[in-house]
Amino acid sequence: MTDVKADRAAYYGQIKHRNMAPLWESLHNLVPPQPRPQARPAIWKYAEVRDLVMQSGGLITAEEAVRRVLFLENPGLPDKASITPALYAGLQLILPGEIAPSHRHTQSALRFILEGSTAYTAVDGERVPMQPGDFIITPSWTWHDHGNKTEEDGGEPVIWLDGLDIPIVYQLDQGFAENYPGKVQPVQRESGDSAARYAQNMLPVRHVASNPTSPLFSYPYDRTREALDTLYRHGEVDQWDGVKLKFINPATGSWPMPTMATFMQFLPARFRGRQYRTTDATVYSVVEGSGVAKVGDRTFEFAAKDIFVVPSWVTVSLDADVDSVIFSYSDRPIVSALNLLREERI
Ligand code: 1HN
Repeated sequence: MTDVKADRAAYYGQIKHRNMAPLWESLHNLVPPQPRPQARPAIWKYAEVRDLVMQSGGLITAEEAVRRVLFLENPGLPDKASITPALYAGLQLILPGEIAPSHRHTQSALRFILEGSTAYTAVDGERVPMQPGDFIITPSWTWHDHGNKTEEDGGEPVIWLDGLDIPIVYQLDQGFAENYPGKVQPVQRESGDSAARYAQNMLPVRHVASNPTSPLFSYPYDRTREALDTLYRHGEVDQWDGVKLKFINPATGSWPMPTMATFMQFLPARFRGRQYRTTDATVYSVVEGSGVAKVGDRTFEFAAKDIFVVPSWVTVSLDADVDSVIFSYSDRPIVSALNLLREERI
C-alpha cells in the first residue's frame, strides 16, 4: 500500500521549490462560509492607558518622535500596527509648546479629540483648532503639522485618537510620504476659512468636486451634539442605533475620505440596543456617558474616552446607563466600493 500522506508531503515539497502550493489544502480557509476575522473584539479603557500615554511625554519630544503616538494593536493582529485588517488607531499626545513637524503622505487620517483644548492641527495652509469631541480630517497628500499653545499661554496636554488607513495602504504598496522643508507649513488662510466655504450648506460658486475627499477639515462637536439632541427630543430613536448620523463630504454627500466612514450616535439613558452585525470593521470611541457593549462573546463596560473595536461580522449591541454619545469609524467605503457590504439587524 502506498503512503498517500507521505507521497503528498513529498510532492508539496517539490512544488514549493517552484513557488507553488496546492489549493486543495487551503481552499476551506481561503473561501470560508462566512468571515472568520483574525481581529478580535478588544477595549482600551482610558483610565488604564491615559497615564501610559502621559509617560511617553517624559521619554521623547513630539519633534523627535515626529508623531508621539501609542498605537492600539488588535490582539488578533500582532505586530501589524492594525486595529482591524484595514485600519489603524493610535493615541497621540502633544504637550504645551510642542510642534509635530509638517509632512504629507498617501494615507488618510482622522483625529478625534479626547482631551485638552489648546492644540491645533494645520491642514493645507489652515490651522484647525481642536476641542474634545471634534472630528477633524487630514486628507491624503495634504501637508499637516500639529502645535500646542505654550504653558505661559495656557497650553495644556492634548490627547486625540488618530484613525488612519495605514494597513490597507501598506497591503497595497501605496505608501508615499514627504517631509515639509520647514518644521511648520506657512499659514495661508485664516482659521475658519474652510468652515465658511463648506459648512454652511453652500459651496463656493464655481466649486468643482475634483477630489473625493471633503474640502471641510473640521466637524466640531457642538454642532454634531446639537443635531443629535434635537433629533432625540423629536423622538427619533432607532432600536439598534439610538440616534445615529454619518459624517459626509458636503461637496459630494459621500464619506469625508475615500477609505474611512465616520459616525456619531446618541444613546439615551437606559437604552438597550438590539444586536446587529456588519462586514465593515468598526472602532468606537466613547465621548460621553457609560454603558455596556456586547461584542461577540465579550462584554465591555464602557465609559467616556474608552475605545473598543468590533471586527467584521461580529455581533454587537450597545446599552447605555446614562445619556451617552459614541463616535465611530470603519472601513465601510472600501467594503462598499467592492460591493461587499452586508448588514444584519437581528
Ligand atoms: C501621522 O502622520 C500622524 O500626522 C499620526 O499625526 C499617526 C501613523 C502612521 C503614519 C503617519 C499625524 C501616523 C501618521
